[in-house]
Amino acid sequence: GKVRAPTHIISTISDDRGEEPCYAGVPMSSIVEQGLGVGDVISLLWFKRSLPRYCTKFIEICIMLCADHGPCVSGAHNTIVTARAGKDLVSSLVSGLLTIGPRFGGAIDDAARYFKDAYDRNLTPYEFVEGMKKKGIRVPGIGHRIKRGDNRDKRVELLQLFARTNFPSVKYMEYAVQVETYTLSKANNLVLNVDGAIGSLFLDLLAGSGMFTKQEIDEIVEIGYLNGLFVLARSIGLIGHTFDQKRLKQPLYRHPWEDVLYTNDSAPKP
Ligand code: Q5B
Repeated sequence: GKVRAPTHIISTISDDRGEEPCYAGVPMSSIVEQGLGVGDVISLLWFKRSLPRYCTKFIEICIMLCADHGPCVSGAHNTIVTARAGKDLVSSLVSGLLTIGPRFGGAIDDAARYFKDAYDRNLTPYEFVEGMKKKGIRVPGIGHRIKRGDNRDKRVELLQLFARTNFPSVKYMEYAVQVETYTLSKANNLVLNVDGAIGSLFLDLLAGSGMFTKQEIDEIVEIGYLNGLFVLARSIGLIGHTFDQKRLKQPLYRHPWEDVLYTNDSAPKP
């Protein structure tokens, strides 16, 4: 028989060898002819299956809502400073992306992990939050620098409204809301934030859609797919900030001395 040289790469999501590229076996012409959107492409390339329309719409809403949050957040700030230092698009983009992590935008996977574990173990919000406090871990998906109990994040409300209207079940989100009710009783800034809303609602999508086995859900949560939604979405805004700075021909950024607390007494006085 034929002797096959050993391969060095295994790939299961896409194939460009035929007449047209295929995403998870679906030819590009079929994607275009059916009028599918970016949510469907994410379903095929990340989850390797076609998801129902309400799921792909939810993914698209997450992307739209997280695309930007103004110039003052960590990611946009880094991108703006980098663009103003004269760097190219990719450098400006990645400089912003590198700020995404446990405090900023990258708490979605941990929110999903901790909310899932707490809900599945029937922990009350009190047991969950106080247990986290004892371990010295901030509850991922809870807390915001500018949002408050009396100034909720509109993005969270929009996601919740869509899910309550379209998802078969929102049990993880309702649990996250109960956690928020408890954390808000401790401090007014401890709201359910956009990371926590997406993390809990994606658990509902995975569990309620009937498209994933329990083992697949556990693997998705363990690997951590969901920060990818914020990374992808915020790239749109960071690219926009790069173009904005270049269009405005903004000069090299230098932080003002007055905004730094210098504590070295031996430094020369200005
Ligand atoms: N405390 C977000 O902190 C922030 C607590 C908590 C228990 C908590 C903080 C946090 C978890 C990570 C998370 C996603 C760092 C946020 C995002 C995207 C964004 C961003 C934008 C966009 C804010 C004051 C007191 C302290 C703390 C306690 C705070 N959080 N306790 N669990 N989760 N959250 N990140 O305001 O007793 O005084 O020591 O880490 O979910 O990133 O728009 O900006 O779209 O771009 O700096 O929306 O909540 O508060 O650090 O002064 O803490 O609250 O222990 O208590 P802050 P701190 P104590 S969404």
